[in-house]
Amino acid sequence: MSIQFPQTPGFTGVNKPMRMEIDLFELEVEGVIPEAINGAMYRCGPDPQLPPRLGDDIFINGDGQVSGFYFSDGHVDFRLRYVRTEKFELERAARKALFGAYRNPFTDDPSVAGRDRTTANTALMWNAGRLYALKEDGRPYEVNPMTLETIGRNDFGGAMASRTFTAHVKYDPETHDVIWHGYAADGEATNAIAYGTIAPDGTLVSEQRFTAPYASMIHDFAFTETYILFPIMPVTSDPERLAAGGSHWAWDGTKPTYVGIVPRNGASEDIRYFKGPARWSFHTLNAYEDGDRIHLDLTVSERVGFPDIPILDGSPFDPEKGRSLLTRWTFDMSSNDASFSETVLWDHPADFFEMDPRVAGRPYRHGFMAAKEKDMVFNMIGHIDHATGETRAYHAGAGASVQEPVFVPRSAEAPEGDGYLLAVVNHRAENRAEVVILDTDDITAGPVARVHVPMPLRMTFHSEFVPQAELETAAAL
Ligand code: V55
Ligand code: FE
Repeated sequence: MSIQFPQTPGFTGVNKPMRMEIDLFELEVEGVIPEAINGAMYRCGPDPQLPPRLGDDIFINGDGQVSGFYFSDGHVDFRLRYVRTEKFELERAARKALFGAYRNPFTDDPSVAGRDRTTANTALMWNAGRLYALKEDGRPYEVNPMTLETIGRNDFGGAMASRTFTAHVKYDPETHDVIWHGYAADGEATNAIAYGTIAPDGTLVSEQRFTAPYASMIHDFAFTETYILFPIMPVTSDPERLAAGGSHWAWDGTKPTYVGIVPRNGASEDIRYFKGPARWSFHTLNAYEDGDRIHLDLTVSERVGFPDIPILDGSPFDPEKGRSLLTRWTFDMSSNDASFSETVLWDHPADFFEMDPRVAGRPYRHGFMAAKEKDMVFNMIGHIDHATGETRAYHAGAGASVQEPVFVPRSAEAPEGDGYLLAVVNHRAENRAEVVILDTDDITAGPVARVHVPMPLRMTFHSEFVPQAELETAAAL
């Protein structure tokens, strides 16, 4: 019996599965790591444990891994572990893939019917001194923040009705609540949306429901001081397509975009829908209120930006229409008009946003992101200053690719956006990676320090920085 990964683009080149768990002690550091940077920079991403059941697979279906760069007084250690999801453990015991296509249980081995399919491969949540790996089709998996060993799935003590939980939780900087949602809350391809808050002590405080106009991927969302915003865009799911073994998602450009806005302290029945032409957005940067208006900053393209998602009318992927630019949508809550305005903020494709968490959901000045030239991989870190409209970029160099940056303030009292950006830069051709540390004062000046990793790292999705003081409080629990 041969055991081999397919020789397809999803499993070769930069997508070659690495399948390693790693402990690296005392990474090489070039330059001096600023004193402010003490704590853990976590990343979450997919890496298939085993060859796929169906001969090929898409990147976003890989098994979740969590990694951490641990910064302590100028020293850095690195650790990487698989998340021991139910899927991971069942397949490891069988020494083969038992779960089939991304979010399609109809393609699974009958022996795993009804078992947890989630891969915990997208992003992290830090709440009540605990770290969780998240994937939007299931529940969070808790991992030990220091060892990264999996502790288990968090079912909120049975209190949560939603079957799903977003990968993109939001943290309110004043209340320290987590704002969450779950789409497909009643099961795959349903248009039930759940949302609510989790207290700083980890208790589920609220869970409300609404029914979206159609079943779609609500990968990210946004909040302000008094509202929660749900972008509903035509990457749609269909139970019949699933039963036929088809793709979970398809782009249906005949459908409009809706943005559902609910009051945070009200009922889901108070939802107000704004409506616009079909659009796709992967991630939001921030949202805030400006009198009666709400601004939502997010990346926007005319059509889905993901080549793996088929177009319902059979047309091929179009990189031009899939190009995502940082855009501002503005909603006027004082008008009865359901339309909203759209302004492009930067003409470089950008995504994987970061901001100063102290002003999340509030008027803010600085946005940070991964960016790129047309049709390349993300190879720059971008900075937009909304006060001046100025944009700046750090170019990581020829052949390099960058991952989502995290922001660390220069001090607790530092003004908004004043501090450092940390980002993984991959140098595939040189078989290495690094974490660059940029001063937000001028990211074009290049890194103030570099942390070297003696191997390339796979592409991950999202990052989270947890300060040392919070890690210590957690360890004392
Ligand atoms: C995305 C990423 C996912 C996923 C669904 O659009 C959507 C991005 C990393 O996993 O499951
Ligand atoms: Fe995401």
